[in-house]
Amino acid sequence: MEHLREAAKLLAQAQRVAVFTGAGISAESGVPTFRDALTGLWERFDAQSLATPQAFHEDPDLVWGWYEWRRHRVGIARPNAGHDAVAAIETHAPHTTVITQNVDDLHERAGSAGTVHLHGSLFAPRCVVCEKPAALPEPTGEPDGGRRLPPPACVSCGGLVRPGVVWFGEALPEAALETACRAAAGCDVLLTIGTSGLVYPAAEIPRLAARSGAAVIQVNPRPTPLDRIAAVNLHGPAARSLPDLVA
Ligand code: BV8
Ligand code: ZN
Repeated sequence: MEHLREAAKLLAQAQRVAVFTGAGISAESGVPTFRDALTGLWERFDAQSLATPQAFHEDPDLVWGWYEWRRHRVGIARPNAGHDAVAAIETHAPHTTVITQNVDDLHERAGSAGTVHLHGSLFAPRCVVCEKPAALPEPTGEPDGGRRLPPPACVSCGGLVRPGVVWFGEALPEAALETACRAAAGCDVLLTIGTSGLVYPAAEIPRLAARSGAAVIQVNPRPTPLDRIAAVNLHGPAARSLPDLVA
């Protein structure tokens, strides 16, 4: 309770806020995280054979099918009270930048229109050859995580269409990373929510804010490497802790 009051005060006094989110903020919407025991995607699926350029090159149908399944999971999910609370911060502090590692669109659907996507999106496929954006295919029945599905062909050049996400070993979108770094270096408060803080360079964002003098507030039910740099740690689920913080 004391921690919550301290964090709420820091947030209320902030002129510039950066919000940095990971899979945990969407967990209560029914979107699985990556590294949580039992429910995390990497508990059931192998990252190396799904989330790398080599994986797509070797087995495009497996990789495309898996991302279509994830797009379906996100499509049936709704933003939760955590996403709503993040959108409400913008009404209190107009200089707010929402930065997410998530490839879902739940921040946008909660009202955070300008969300910066560091790891791309499930909703922006593009051609591997000419890089032109491609249309999303119509869903073909109820997908499941292991079902192969051939990727569509690019209408301009016939190349394979790939998911618009950032895979391991790929560079992050330059403009998104630059906006995120600028917001982190210039904010009074950075709120880090539902991320294990293990994937780089994204995990540098809260560290950059702390080095630049911002107060870091962390919302996560479990310990993370970011505990050390956080001024306040709120050990609860996002959909419960965030509405109390913003109220
Ligand atoms: C690059 C998109 C170079 C696709 C993802 C050794 C040391 C340092 C770095 C490296 C290294 N070896 C390799 C690297 C580099 C690598 C990396 O960081 N690896 C790590 C794992 C060691 N990084 C890269 O490859 C990056 N690119 O370095 O490029 C380069 C430069 C120039 C030119 C060419 C190349 C690219 C990384 C991008 C990977 N893409 N995903 C997809 O979605 O399929 S990563 C994946 O992890 C996720 O998508 C997500 O974006 C990211 C972070 O995960 P989290 O969101 O934090 O999720 P996680 O499950 O881990 O944690 C959930 C948390 O929520 C937990 O803490 C849990 O307690 C909490 N939680 C649970 N429930 C709740 C909750 N919190 C609140 N409320 C709840 N209810
Ligand atoms: Zn093309």
